Formats: sequence, structure tokens, C-alpha cells
Amino acid sequence: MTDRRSFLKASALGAAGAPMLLDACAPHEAVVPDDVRPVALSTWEHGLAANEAAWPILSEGGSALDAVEAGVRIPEADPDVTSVGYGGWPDRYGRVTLDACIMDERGRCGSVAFLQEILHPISVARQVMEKTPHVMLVGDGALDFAVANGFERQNLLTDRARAGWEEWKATNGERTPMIDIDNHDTIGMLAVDQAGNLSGACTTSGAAYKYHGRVGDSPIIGAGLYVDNDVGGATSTGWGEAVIRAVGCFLVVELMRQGHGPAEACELAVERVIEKNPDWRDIQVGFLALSKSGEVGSFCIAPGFNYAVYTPDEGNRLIDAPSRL
Ligand code: SD4
Repeated sequence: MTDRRSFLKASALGAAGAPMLLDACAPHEAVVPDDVRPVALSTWEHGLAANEAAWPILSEGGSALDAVEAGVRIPEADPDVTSVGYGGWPDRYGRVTLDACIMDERGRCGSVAFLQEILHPISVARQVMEKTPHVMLVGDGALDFAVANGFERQNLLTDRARAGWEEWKATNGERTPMIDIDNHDTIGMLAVDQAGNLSGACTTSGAAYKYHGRVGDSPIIGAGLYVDNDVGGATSTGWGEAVIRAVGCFLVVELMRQGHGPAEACELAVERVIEKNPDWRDIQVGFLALSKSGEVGSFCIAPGFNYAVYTPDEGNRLIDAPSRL
């Protein structure tokens, strides 16, 4: 675990390295509690099941990295979750293309984008992180890497998703639906383990009926996910293009580094997204953040975003995020 001295050094460097980022604010002296208690935190209602899968790992002293990977694999394999993995809505050609990334307490990260026919992109992302000198593999290269590492190819388009795509083709022509309050569900997950270490994971099938080859924020480190073990972590859900423009999750973590709590950091980041996206009233974007000390916060543009938080004292709960609208 990072000691106080190295944390303060990191804070000072962070503040000096990004002087233009936000309004002047003294570097935050985060205090790592002696008795860290684990927390699992996930976007949306399917986050409850993800937290359930992660909790045995965290409560038995396992790593946050293992916990977030195990957690997000649940919605990846669930055909009823139509915005993640198997059962996800396809792109405009009827192909399910997946984006995922993972980041650990050492600042290591791995990512896959525009990956097809693999049930667990998060586990491929982890192997990119652990087995290659790279951060990100995309498309056929990511698929080749996955197959070479023992992942099996399979059809991820369920009958339900195919029917939705056929209906879209018949009724909407070429229009890609925006991700708003009716059309969402990426899973982003953050955890702190008993050693006080943070990790995060994010995985999605992205925007329904998107252009073939479109990649959203979810596999982009700093946009859909960011973890700094000295400060905290953040993940996002919603219209990825808007999150990328604001480098949303990096922004949330930097705001926490400067002294804002997770809830306030998420709110300020949503304000930044609003500033950068004139169409903000038509889209949904939500941020979820976890501080080094286990404090949780969230904020979104429009009502409707919720998240699941699992703590030793209060168990697994679903909470509505506060919103701008
Ligand atoms: C994307 N951010 O691909 C993802 C989608 C999402 O809730 O989060 N949906 O843009």
C-alpha cells in the first residue's frame, strides 16, 4: 500500500503537472485509513449481480483486480443484459462488437475494442495487460490474440437482439439511436480490497446499431475508466462520444486528487461534459467514483441512472444517482 509520504509526493506532482485542469484548489491530502474495508461498486441494476460475484473475493482477502473481473463477467454472459457482451444489441450490420478495459492498483491497464465473437472481453483485456507490452488491441488483432490465448469464438447475437436489429432496420433506416435514459447499460465496476488497493473494469457492447467499427468511451483509459491507487477510481456510462470529449473519468479522478469528494467530482465532471456537448439535453452521461478511503459518489445528466454498492455494513444496495435535469 502507498505510504503517506509517497501519496503526498504524487499529489504534488499531479497538481504541478496539470495546473490548467481546473480551478485552483490545494492538493488533497487523502488519508488511507488503517482498517480499510472492502467496497464493490457497479453501474446500473445489473451491478447488483456483479457485486455479488465480486464480494466473496473481496471478503476473503482477494484482490480488487480479481473482484472486478469476476464481477463484470456476470453481465457479459447474461443474454438479458442487452448492452453488454452476449445478448448485446448489434451494430448496423447486425454484428455484436465489444469494448472493454481493466486497470489495476499499479496503474497497469489493458483494453480491447471492436472485438467480436468472444464472450468475455474483460478477460481478454486483462491478458492484454498482463501478457503484452501494449495497452490496447482492436478488431481482428484483438480476436487473434484472444483465440491464441485460449478464448473460444462464439456467436453472441441472440434471437432477441437479432429481432431488435431487424426492427430497427425496418423502422429507423440509418439513424443510430442516441444513448439516453431509455437506451443504456454498460457495466463499469470499481472495487477497493482489504489491502486498500483499487481496481476497475468496464465492458459494453456500446451504442445499439452504431456504425460498424465505432468505439465508445468504455475501452479508453481515462474516458470510460480510470484508477489511481493514491486517489480513487471512476467509471462512466452513457453516450461515449460525450465522455471522450471531456476525458471524463480521468477528470473525475483528478478532481478527487485536488480535494473534491467522489460525489462532487462526478458532478463537476458532468458539468464539464455539458459545457463540451451542446446536445447534452438529449443524451445521458453518468459517472461513478470510489475514493481511496472507500467513499462513493455519482452524478448524471438525466434522472434514471442507478448504481449498486456493496459494503460490509450495509450489504448490496441499489442507489439512484442525483442528476442535473
Ligand atoms: C458507449 N458508454 O459505448 C458506452 C455505452 C453505455 O450505458 O455506457 N451505455 O458509448
